[in-house]
Amino acid sequence: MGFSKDFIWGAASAAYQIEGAYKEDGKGLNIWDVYSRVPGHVHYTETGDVACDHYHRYKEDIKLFKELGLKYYRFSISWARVLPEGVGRVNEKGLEFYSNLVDELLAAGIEPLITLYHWDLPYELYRKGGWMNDESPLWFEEYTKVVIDALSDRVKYWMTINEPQCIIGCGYWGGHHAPFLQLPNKDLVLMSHNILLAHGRAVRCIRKYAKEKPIVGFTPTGPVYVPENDSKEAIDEAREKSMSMKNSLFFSSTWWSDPVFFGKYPEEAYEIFGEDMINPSKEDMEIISEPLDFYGVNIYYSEKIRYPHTYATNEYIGIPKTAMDWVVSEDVMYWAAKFWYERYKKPVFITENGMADNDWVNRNGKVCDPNREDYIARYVKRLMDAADEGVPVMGYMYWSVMDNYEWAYGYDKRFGLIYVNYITQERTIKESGYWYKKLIESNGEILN
Ligand code: GBH
Repeated sequence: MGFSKDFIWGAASAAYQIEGAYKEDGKGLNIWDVYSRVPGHVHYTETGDVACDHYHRYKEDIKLFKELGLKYYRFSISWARVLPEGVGRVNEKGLEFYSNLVDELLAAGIEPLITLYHWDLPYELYRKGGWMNDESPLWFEEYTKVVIDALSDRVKYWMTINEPQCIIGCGYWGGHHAPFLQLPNKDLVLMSHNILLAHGRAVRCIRKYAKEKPIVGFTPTGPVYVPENDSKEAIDEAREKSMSMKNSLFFSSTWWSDPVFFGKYPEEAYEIFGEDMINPSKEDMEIISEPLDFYGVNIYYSEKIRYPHTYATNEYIGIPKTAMDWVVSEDVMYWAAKFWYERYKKPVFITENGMADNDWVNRNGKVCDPNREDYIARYVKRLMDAADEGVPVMGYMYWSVMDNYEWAYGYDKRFGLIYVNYITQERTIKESGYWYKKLIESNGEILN
């Protein structure tokens, strides 16, 4: 059986991680521009000021994407490039960049998928309280409308918000992403609700104004537990843990996805947050649960062995890990596809999956990265197993199309199919990239 003929094969990126040109052509600043500069926040205090200089090199980059055989390419839009103050004045030059990017992709036979928000909140909105401000869903709606008016004649696939788990969990709870804060649950609950409202308002706006019939989703993440064995008890336990908020609170899947797909917060949230929990209006929950076309999800590792050292046994010693220290645990693809389809009943779209390695250009001029090929093969094969068992799997996006700014890790981690030399900005397609092309061409069949 395998994947359907129209399976969405591609690779992904995000604006702040690749574009650079952080204050060019009228772009406003965002929270990463401002707060990555504070010593202690990011590895070697690196910033995305230049990153992959994709803003200037997008044409050259798209040629490489074509060489990779990508059919689709997922990228995000920098809100502050389009609206320097976040609302109000539109920066035509910024919009023009994305319009040219879309044209260039289409000319290369690559279909664009757009993420509206991949963590780079405009600084001027942050000054007004950012997601704490109850106007923030309206700001996001205004921004969405500007983008939709400009690009929806050529773009069909829309994703509102990338990993809301990480916006709150990493940015305002753990404090290791911009704006590097650690706030109390009371604030985090309010901000979560505004982010969800922003998502819902954006979905409505896209459906109302898109010129081409849009296909709309968002791209959460969240811990997925893999059963210890094949027994029904083990599967039930893994499902229950994956659906629970207890261990992961703002990182959990259900905190974000239940409101979106069921129109209500998980019951657990009321127990866990107590008086910090809100009592949302029916109208709010209707906005949040505007119907979506797919369940997008970013998947990197399974929870079962996420903290291997906490295991009673020594089974963790020497297990395969990526350069992020994330355990290679491909079964998560199968179980995530199963569990999310079972719960939310939408086609599952893997909007990110990939690995960082310590790649370099070898003496022969190639970037030989057999581990990445093996990683992709393992994960995609398990995704195919789920498809074979009847789970509608819509697509797979490798993260990332090219090495880039890995947030708090700066340029230290390389996830790309394309190697980037950050000093010369020279690009080299990695061996895994050439192999990925074959995987796409065969629609995954080379794995059988
Ligand atoms: C993605 O998220 C990002 O979208 C991307 O920008 C980034 O470069 C890439 O991955 C590689 O890091 O939900 O409890 O399982 C970052 C990866 C994975 C970090 C899930 C937060 C949450 C832990 N995220 N993780 S949990």
